[in-house]
Amino acid sequence: MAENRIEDNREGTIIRLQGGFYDVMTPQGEIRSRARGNFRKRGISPVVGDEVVLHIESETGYILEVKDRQNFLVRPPVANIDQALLVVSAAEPDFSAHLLDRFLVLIEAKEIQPIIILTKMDLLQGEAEQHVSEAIAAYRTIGYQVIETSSETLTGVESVRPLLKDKTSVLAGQSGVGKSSLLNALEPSLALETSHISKALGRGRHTTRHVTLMPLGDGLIADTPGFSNLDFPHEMELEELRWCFPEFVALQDDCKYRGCLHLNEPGCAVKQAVEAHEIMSSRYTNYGMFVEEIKNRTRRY
Ligand SMILES: Nc1nc2c(ncn2[C@@H]2O[C@H](COP(=O)(O)OP(=O)(O)OP(=O)(O)O)[C@@H](O)[C@H]2O)c(=O)[nH]1
Ligand SMILES: [Mg+2]
Ligand SMILES: [Zn+2]
Repeated sequence: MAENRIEDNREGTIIRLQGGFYDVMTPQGEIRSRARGNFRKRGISPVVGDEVVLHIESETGYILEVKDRQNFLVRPPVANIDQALLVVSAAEPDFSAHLLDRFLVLIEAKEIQPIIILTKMDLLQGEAEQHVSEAIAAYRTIGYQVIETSSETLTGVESVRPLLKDKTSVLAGQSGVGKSSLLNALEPSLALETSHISKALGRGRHTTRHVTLMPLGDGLIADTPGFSNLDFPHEMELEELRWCFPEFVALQDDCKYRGCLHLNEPGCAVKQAVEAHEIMSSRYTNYGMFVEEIKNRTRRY
């Protein structure tokens, strides 16, 4: 009897939430599962990426246990991520250093490895071309890996595949930047739904509606719905923000004051570097905007 029970318990990874079910990938295949009744009471809400223990009864799994998470993103809701592929388009929608910095802060705060993926390079033309290539160079100088791709011409797409090996990755980015298109370009059999962004903002704008974890390039990757309204950096303390800009961190020991927030303090090495054009002015401006947002949010409570 006891032996039977051991055979019926399996470990796996939640890859999809659908109609109240959790699809769990196990070494023996996918199992449609339900959460055990008392999870909600215990304040546990299983998400994609969670490692779980299942009890299997007539082909339905029952999640008995959610293992401790290595990390967890609230938006998109996904757990146990090794790296985030931050997807920003070179055009349509226009390249936005502001959005990119928001994503970077969010990911840096969780101590998840970010990789920047530029999409729609085929659409880049005119003045935007120089602006985007300067930005790419500047982010590389900070130390970020930046990959330039086009799912249309397939340029650069193959350089994404080796990055996925043995890792769990999440794609994150604004709606319509081409996250699902990139996955389709890497693996046409995925046949993920993609579509033009509608001009009307608001509801019904997201083509991908659920987080789904898929095997790709000898790893797992989560496609996610795009962000449309941006309310992060949420839950972040002001003190924490300055650690999310690696090029500021590299200089902060040279600031006159320990714990310098690089705002109005005298003898600030970060401000000096901005003035000397050694730090991107847009990064510093965005930092200042995030500082204000955090202050305003703190004031509200
Ligand atoms: N020209 C060009 N168009 C692209 C490229 N990548 C994606 N697109 C187009 O951009 C539109 C949006 O692409 P999606 O892949 O649906 O975007 P997404 O990021 O998955 O959007 P959500 O699922 O809503 O978050 C589609 O019309 C794609 O055909 C590209 O590299 N070049
Ligand atoms: Mg999509
Ligand atoms: Zn400073």
